[in-house]
Amino acid sequence: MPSHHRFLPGPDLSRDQLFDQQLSGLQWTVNHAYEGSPVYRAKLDAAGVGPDSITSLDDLSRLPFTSVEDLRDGYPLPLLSVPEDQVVRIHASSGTTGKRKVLAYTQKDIDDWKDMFARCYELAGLTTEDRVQICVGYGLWTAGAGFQLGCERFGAMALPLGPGNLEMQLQILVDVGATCLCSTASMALLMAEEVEKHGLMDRVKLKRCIFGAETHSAAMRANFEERLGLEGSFDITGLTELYGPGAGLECEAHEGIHYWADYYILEILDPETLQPVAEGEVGEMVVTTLRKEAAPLIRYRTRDLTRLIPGQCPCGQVLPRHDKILGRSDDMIIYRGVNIYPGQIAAVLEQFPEAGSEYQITLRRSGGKDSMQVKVERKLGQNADNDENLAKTIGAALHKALMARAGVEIVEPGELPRSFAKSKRVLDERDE
Ligand code: DLL
Repeated sequence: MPSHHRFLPGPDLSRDQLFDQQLSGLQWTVNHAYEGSPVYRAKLDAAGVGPDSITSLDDLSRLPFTSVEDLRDGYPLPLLSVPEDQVVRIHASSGTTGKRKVLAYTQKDIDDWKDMFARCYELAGLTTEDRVQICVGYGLWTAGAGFQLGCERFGAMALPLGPGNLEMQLQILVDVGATCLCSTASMALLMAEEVEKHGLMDRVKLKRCIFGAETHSAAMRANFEERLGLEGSFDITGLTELYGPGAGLECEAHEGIHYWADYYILEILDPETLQPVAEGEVGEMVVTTLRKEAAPLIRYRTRDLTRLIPGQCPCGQVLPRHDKILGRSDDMIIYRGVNIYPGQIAAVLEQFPEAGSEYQITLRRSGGKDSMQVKVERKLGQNADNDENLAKTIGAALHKALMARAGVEIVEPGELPRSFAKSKRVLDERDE
């Protein structure tokens, strides 16, 4: 890794300096939110804390939480903490129920986001010579705008294709010679399959892929890495509430995701007790921004689950790390009294080399009884004669791991729906 960074902090940043930045950022945020937003003022008053209450980072635990309900209540400009004429843009993501999450940005928010995102390209080892095919949605969604802003700030060449339109994707990939693909994990897989299908492997110059927006299994990642002949792929995190994509990125050591602790504080809390989990344990990501103007976040409950990775990263970067996002607490399926995360099912499937990376879970109810069906693609090149046997063994492994029975069906490679954006892995038909 180069010792001189343009966007990432250098090795001379000490932990103490980082904590100092966090404390002054936290003080600024509480003051700014208190002064600028009646909603925050009421929340802070109710919790008995004001702008002068923050004297150390430990005071974070005295602050009230913010959640998706606050975003819905404040629709369409929730948590707004600046006069409206300072808002230069909004973005939105589809909420799971009804109203969208709309978030506002000042020009400084956009500039900060741009700098954070430029770090991502730097950490992934790109140079200004790289050609970056951006295959995520533009528009209200943050993804396209974020990848684009960051790419231009970093100085690489942006190829702003957006998702979909596979014919054009392949044409630009080959003719312009993209070296970095930016997409969801699902879209990366789809591109890999298309490249293979059209026999374009020899003409593709891709070296890296920056992928995110949804959980992925190691098998899925290996699947597109191999097919595209990549040198490396890099998991990128982010959410609309926290600017958008670019909140953190895996480095070349691939031992977790560095997050920008000088832009936000990350707490990992037990979702039930809202107390910190033991170091290295899995809990909910709760974020507090340090510089965000239009819609600052104070202890915002993301519902995402991960753990902190203690210790120094072999890459030398001082910014701390968390593990990949393991899932969202709202993704949890309750099936016959057992709590199941889709990621647990993916983890079981990974033990079977005959199985591909793609799966889909369907839950049904009939006669008052729930049933679960898991469709699993056979791995390309494997013999279909083994399907019945494979289904049985996977069924037994799922039963053991989940303590619940599921029917397993092996389907053809490529049979399950492919997605340009986030894959839908669970079809819950029980309430219909
Ligand atoms: O998905 C922003 C994004 C776009 C990130 C492109 C990375 C790449 P939202 O639509 O607001 O924003 O969804 C945010 O997606 O809370 C996580 O549950 C999930 N998510 C995002 N990145 C990852 C990732 C964008 N790398 C929600 N791994 C978050 C797993 C992810 N889940």
